[in-house]
Amino acid sequence: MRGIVIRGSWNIFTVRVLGKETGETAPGTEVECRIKGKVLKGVEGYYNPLAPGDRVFFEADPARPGKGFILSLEERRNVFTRFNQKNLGSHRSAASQLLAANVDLVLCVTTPESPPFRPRFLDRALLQADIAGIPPVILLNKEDLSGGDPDVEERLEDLRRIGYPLLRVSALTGAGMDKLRSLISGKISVLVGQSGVGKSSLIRALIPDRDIRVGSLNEKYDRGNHTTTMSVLLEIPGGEKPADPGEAGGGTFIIDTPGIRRFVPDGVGKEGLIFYMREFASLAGKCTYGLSCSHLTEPGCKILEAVTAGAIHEDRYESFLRIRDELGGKLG
Ligand SMILES: Nc1nc2c(ncn2[C@@H]2O[C@H](COP(=O)(O)OP(=O)(O)OP(=O)(O)O)[C@@H](O)[C@H]2O)c(=O)[nH]1
Ligand SMILES: [Mg+2]
Ligand SMILES: [Zn+2]
Repeated sequence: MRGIVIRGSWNIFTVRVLGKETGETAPGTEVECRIKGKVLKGVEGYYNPLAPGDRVFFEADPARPGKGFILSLEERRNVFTRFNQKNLGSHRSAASQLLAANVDLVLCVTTPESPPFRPRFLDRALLQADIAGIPPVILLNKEDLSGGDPDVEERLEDLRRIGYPLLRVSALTGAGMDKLRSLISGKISVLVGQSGVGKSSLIRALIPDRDIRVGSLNEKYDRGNHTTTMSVLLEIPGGEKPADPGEAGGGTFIIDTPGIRRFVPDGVGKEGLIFYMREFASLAGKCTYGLSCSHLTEPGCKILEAVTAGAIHEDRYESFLRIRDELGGKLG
């Protein structure tokens, strides 16, 4: 049988049956699966083997109804990951943590206040989407609280200028939610953001029936164990049935992720960073010292010139320096 991973952490995954009404298990059924033989091909290099959105082939466990074994992983279209240093100390020794797989859209959730607007977090989440090759959108939730803080507005305007779409919403009042619905319609999206920005609240607003799984999601997954992947994939009602995410008429799906305190970009090194920061990329290699320029003090540095001229916001330049420092000797 073919299925899509809904959630899971170490070696138990909830898999939803995909496909036509032919097999012994009806499409839409959820089966609790372990990885057969504990090792899955194609998952090397990640801290966790599977993430919500992954397509797998699995077989039912004849001895235990509702349980099964994952046999193989379908090739991934993309992955949204983060670098988690903590994971390096684990027995798996891979810092790359999968948050979602095979997604169409990254919704980078932020707030004007409560919690305070954190542009540096946004820079990192947007960067990660660009590294992964998944289109990102900035979702400013809690717009009902927005006092139009000029610093927040200036930064958002700059992000818009360099090409990131912005949508203002409120899970509380419903403002902007129709636009969000049409934006995500027929797609698989992943919500990323700091704890408390309202990711789960947005999902609740999108699923009016208050699906029990959303309720239990909060009890089960919001309690702070953020060391494993506790992302979860949910269906937004209204699509055709049976839903096969990512295929024509496949319905609308959204992946909730645990709040992230510190987002260290993954899949990029110190040297590669400049190519992934949108307004920096076209200047890469153009400094007097070419690609060996540190962009700190050198004469003829195009990055410094761009900062002075306002083509690069000084806050984005600061983000660039900080991220580069963290990436240290990482390759890429
Ligand atoms: N005023 C206002 N409050 C909101 C809005 N959306 C969510 N909240 C509140 O923000 C708080 C946090 O919301 P959650 O949905 O739990 O946030 P989260 O991003 O899922 O947090 P984690 O699961 O910890 O990552 C709750 O008290 C919500 O009621 C909004 O649009 N406006
Ligand atoms: Mg949540
Ligand atoms: Zn330079």
